[in-house]
Amino acid sequence: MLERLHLCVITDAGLVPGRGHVAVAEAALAGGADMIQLRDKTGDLRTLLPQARAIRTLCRSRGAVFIVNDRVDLALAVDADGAHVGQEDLPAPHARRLLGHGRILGVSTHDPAQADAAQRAGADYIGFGPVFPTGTKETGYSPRGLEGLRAIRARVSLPILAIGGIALENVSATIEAGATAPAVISAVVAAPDIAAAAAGFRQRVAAAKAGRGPAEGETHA
Ligand code: TZP
Ligand code: MG
Repeated sequence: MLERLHLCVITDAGLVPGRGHVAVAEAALAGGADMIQLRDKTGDLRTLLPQARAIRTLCRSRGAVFIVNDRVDLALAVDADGAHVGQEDLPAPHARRLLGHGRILGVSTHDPAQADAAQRAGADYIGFGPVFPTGTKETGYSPRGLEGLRAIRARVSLPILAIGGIALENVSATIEAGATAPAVISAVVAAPDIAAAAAGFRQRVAAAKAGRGPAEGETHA
């Protein structure tokens, strides 16, 4: 099912005033995002909890996947589909123990060793990047480029979400390089029209996947 993803939109409530997590998620889903990741580095859990619950309900009604970034406890509390952990969060094996095998575990990776480790730890998908320069997060890693993405695709069988500086102009190239789908923040969240931006990504990804031919798991797309 993750192999058939087209667009993960990651919420960011601090990017554009007035665009909170729920509003961003709702518009992104209307445009065709099939995965929403709630990402908030500053909000307290009491504030995030009702927002996470609302996004979970929206995702469920749209048949989209709902993932909580960083906080496995919040993911479990709102019955999200899964959680996404980075290299400084709860290590993947511990996250898996808490999530069980019925929920999705995503892991951020930046190099081949991290990608291998995530796969060994039982991740269901990995994020890989930053593929391109990004102003949204100080990752501490130089842009990995399409070459870096190709190298990860060659060694990891898991679905790969390409992240970092993904834009309408470069998203097709990430799919051609082996990404399963893009994970996008600013190009959707800060777009003039979130739903229209999401629809544009979805259309480009679908076209690039069609041109690439069906990958494993995509045959019923
Ligand atoms: N992890 C690696 S790059 C990044 C994260 C969370 C930020 C991606 O944001 P944008 O705006 O899509 O470049
Ligand atoms: Mg994290």
